[in-house]
Amino acid sequence: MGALIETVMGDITKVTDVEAIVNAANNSLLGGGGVDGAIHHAAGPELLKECAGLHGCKTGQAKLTGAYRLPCKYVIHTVGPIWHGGDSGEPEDLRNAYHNSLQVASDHGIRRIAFPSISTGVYHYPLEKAARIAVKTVKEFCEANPGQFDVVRFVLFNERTLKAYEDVLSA
Ligand code: AR6
Repeated sequence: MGALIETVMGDITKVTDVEAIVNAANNSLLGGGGVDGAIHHAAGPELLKECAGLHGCKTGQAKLTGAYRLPCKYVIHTVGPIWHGGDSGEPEDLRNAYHNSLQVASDHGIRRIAFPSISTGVYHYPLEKAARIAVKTVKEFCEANPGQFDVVRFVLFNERTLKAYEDVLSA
């Protein structure tokens, strides 16, 4: 059976029925604002300790940690691109962030995973463009790896973000 790709509005730190949530982190992996700040706050200080041992993460790469006080089992930290106008490799970097997060999840046998809208907050990637890449990359990965995932969920923080992803998924 194919993976269910779904959208929901909400706070990703509150998701209880997935094994892994993805964090939109920065290259240091040492915390920040936005969803990164919320994940570290909810997970507790042990998460930062584990992240400190990972020696950062390149843009487009992904690294897995435990989830500590979060209700899931793992956090997959990835780093999306900062938007500089679109001619600096941003689309490829964003695609890699989704693809490599799914690859790390798949390597750990994870079947249920939730993503935030990577790069569309502090990193200012235009929302509609980012949503198209996010959905396309997830669909392609699931098609290339049939049976790997049961659920890939986009957990979107506000109405505008939810609508952008819904529009792409229903197109
Ligand atoms: N649950 C789901 N989505 C959220 C949550 C949450 N709890 N909180 C925010 N969002 P951003 P970026 C949404 O800025 O653009 C950090 O400082 C938010 O509304 O978190 O990849 C890192 O350390 C937006 O739709 O991530 C980096 O320095 C989306 O998550 C930098 O921000 C992404 O916004 C990364 O920037």
